[in-house]
Amino acid sequence: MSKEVGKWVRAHTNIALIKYWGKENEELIIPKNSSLSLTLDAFYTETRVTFDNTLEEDTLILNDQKQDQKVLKKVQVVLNLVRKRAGITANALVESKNYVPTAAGLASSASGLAALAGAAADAAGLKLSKQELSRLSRRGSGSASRSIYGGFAEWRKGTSDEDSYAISIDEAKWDIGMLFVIVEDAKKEVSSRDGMRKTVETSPFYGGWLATLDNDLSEMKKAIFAQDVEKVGKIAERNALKMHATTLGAKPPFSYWSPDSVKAMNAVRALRKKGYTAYFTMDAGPNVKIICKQTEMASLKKELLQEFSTHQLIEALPGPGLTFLS
Ligand code: 2P0
Repeated sequence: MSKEVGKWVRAHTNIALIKYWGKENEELIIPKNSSLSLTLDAFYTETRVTFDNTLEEDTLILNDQKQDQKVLKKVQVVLNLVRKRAGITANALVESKNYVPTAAGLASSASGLAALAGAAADAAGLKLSKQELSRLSRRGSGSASRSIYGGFAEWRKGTSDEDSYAISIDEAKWDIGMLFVIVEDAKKEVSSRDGMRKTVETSPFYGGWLATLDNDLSEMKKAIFAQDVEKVGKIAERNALKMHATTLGAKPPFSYWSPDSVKAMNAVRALRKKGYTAYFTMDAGPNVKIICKQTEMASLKKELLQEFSTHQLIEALPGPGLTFLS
């Protein structure tokens, strides 16, 4: 019998300021465009992997519940890559806990697959660099490649498995944060994987999205280096709106917005008129994330409590990269 128990590994989720939207290569998860994100402290996943040759099959326990084949599939992509590299044939037990405030509805493949990459490599005895961990987690889920790093990370699209990975841009040790507005979703969700595929294949707006990305990305990096939260917010908001516009051109059209998303976006615009530095971004779901100054977050939250309840508002500050626990 052989049993290799790895360390618990923690990864925080990230929110893209320049969105990843569309794949060049579906199998290898090479994106159509480079993206840039901020890793946050409020939401994270902890994972441990045990390779055990007495196990009959790979098993994933998430928040104490055994997961079905569908969820296991993404996980097995990463496990198989690690097994191949380390020469391991044993099946794996993957234990994972998502630390997401209740009712947040923020399932995170970014933190989940990043923690898994670290945990699987550790259990296999592989000593991987951050770059290699970023490439490995990318194969599970694209956005996970950025969660290897704390603060701001850029996933450079590259052209192949070897050169598509994220790098650290800035540790975000300055006055920037995100306030989450958690919104109920009445509609059936389109996963980001399906949503981006449908958009690439059918939306006439997709080309327009791609055409402006290099500019958004280089402007964003300048704004980050200048620690200019106003500019960061402005670029992120227009980038997110462009991404969401592509979904309206898809065949059939779809949208991730709910009435409450629009209400939150309008609230952000109104707060700007009042003098706050506040901009929004949205991902493949109805929640709205407000990019703001840490020093204004408490008063912004107070203002938003006039329209939203306290459990809908979650404060997040820049968070750390992949952490190996015990
Ligand atoms: C992002 N999203 O940059 C973008 C913006 C959603 C909207 O990355 O297919 O779960 O596993 O590579 O990483 C979500 O996509 O997709 C995502 P896959 P992933 O954060």
